[in-house]
Amino acid sequence: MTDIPKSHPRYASLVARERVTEGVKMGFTSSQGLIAQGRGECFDYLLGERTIPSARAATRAAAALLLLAEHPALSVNGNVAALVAEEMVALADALKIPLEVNLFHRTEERVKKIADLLREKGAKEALGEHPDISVPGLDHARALATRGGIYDSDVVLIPLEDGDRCEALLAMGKKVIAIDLNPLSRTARKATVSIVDNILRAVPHLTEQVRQLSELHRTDLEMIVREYDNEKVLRDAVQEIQDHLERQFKKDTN
Ligand code: PTJ
Repeated sequence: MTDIPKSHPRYASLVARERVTEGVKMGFTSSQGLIAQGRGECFDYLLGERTIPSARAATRAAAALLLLAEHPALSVNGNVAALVAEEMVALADALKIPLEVNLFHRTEERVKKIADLLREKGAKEALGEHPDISVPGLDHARALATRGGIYDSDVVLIPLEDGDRCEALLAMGKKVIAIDLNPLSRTARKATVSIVDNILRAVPHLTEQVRQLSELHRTDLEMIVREYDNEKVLRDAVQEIQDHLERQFKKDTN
């Protein structure tokens, strides 16, 4: 990997770029994943590369949903594996559930590499290598699912996902949690809870919230979910972008 000095003002962003590139070289991230990362970087830049307050509220609601679920599930693709494999394992551990590999650009080799990586990072169970059923309404390899995993879940986390799969999972009656830096994406607009934050920050925050909220009673968790407003969260994210750009512009012209 390129040696990036910690003093570089965009250190975190450059390290993320290196990790996705490394994922492609190792064969678990798709080459299209580089483009997705570029798109994410752009939105992160517009948001000021920080966790905005509405993303914290979404993360709290997501944790409450996962804790209330009978069968929560966590989906992992090539970008997620490159950026937060260890952190996803920690989240799965906190919830005591397996992870499931699900790919848009599916090859059996990539699925195996990602499942192996997750196991190497300590995952007790990584599903996805032996799909036995399909999510209805998706005429594509990303429809492949596993009984006992995403297919039977009532709440599913789908980080960096496309809109079709989000809609198909919702149509099955599931509650869907998205992590997507683009507040205007179809996924973010359709999901039950959309965390508009970089996955690098979002997953550790989510695990922290799961641990904290696990002390609460169901009625308190239900209230967090009831009071959550996804449209407001997305509007806030767009406003944060506008405000951040305004501040930048003023700083540059002063
Ligand atoms: O590994 P595969 O084959 O399943 O493919 C995975 C990718 C990500 C390539 C595939 O799902 C894809 O093409 O995704 P999209 O449609 O480009 O959507 C990715 C979304 O994630 C976009 O809205 C990006 O803004 C967002 N995104 C990208 N990087 C990050 C991100 N959101 C949060 N954190 C990031 N680091």
